[in-house]
Amino acid sequence: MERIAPKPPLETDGLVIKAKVEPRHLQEEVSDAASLFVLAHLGVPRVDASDWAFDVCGLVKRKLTLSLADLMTYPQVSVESFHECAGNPLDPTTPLRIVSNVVWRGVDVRQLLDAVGVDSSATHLWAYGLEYGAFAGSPVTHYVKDVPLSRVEEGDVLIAHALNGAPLSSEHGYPARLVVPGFYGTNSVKWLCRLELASDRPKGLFTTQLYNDNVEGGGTRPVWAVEPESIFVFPEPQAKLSSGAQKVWGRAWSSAPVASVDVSFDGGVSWQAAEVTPRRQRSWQTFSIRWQPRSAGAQRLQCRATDAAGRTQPLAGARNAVYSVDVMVEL
Ligand SMILES: Nc1nc2c(c(=O)[nH]1)N[C@H]1C(S)=C(S)[C@@H](COP(=O)(O)O)O[C@H]1N2
Ligand SMILES: [Mo]
Repeated sequence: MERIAPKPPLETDGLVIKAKVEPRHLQEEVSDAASLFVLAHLGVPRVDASDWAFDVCGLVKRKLTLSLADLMTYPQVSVESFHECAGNPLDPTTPLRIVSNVVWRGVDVRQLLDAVGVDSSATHLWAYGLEYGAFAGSPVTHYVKDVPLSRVEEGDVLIAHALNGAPLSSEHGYPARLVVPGFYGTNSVKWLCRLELASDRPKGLFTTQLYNDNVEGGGTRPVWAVEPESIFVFPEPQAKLSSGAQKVWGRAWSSAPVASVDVSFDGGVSWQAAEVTPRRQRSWQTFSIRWQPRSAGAQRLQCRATDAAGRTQPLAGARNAVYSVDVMVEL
């Protein structure tokens, strides 16, 4: 693949992972700036918004090039959504649970597709990032991802320029990025420089090589829609708890609304349904349940979410395997 835009300088060169994975960082309903994670495979470019633009091209009737000022002339929408990293693409079945819940603001991609007129043969939207470098020993000209057009047509896929009410920082994709709520973070391409309509998937390190999960019975599928997941916020791992009744709670999310969360206090022998709050737009949801410990000593708590599409968390061997927390109940 060839460069399609001049190379911006890199603020940071190489892999950037800033992630706070302790449950206490999930306390705020909307994650505060201090608990947001940052993930960049190749580095963080410094982009000058005054000479930045992205184009919409490929299988379209009229190609379009948009500056930040042009983007601002389209209707603006805000979408609250959980934002989750799929984890290490070289080790895709190890759960990392790097997640936040944020409010994005920008333009629904459907507005731009209406403006260019999409050819009926288009099935995928490719998004290109401005940065370059190498990942896992492979040289990379642009960070490129694709999403199925069917997801874009559902709505809420944004070209976002703001996060929690403030312009994006460089680390989060300044001046604008794609955001695909309900899909793993890897698909939300930062430092956008091109949207391309196509009738297949782009062949590349982050599309057809990495970020494809093995499917039971053979084959692979792209790491797109988020599978159900849940995590306790209280108690935290290794917490020391009193023996009285207490409220146990946490966050649950999936690409479809979470329909139920079951909690086990006996190592998975029995499960009880927790209360689950409704989803706002594409936000995470909160589950809670009262717990009266039966005895003092070491105890294991587990939570398991099931979504409205009927998918449930596997017990082991997947990035969304059931979460468990070990605590100590004191007399
Ligand atoms: N251009 C570009 N976009 C990218 C990435 C990247 O390396 N380059 N990383 C992706 C991954 S793996 C994740 S999890 C999210 C993280 O977004 P954040 O850093 O704003 O939280 O950005 C995605 N978008
Ligand atoms: Mo990620």
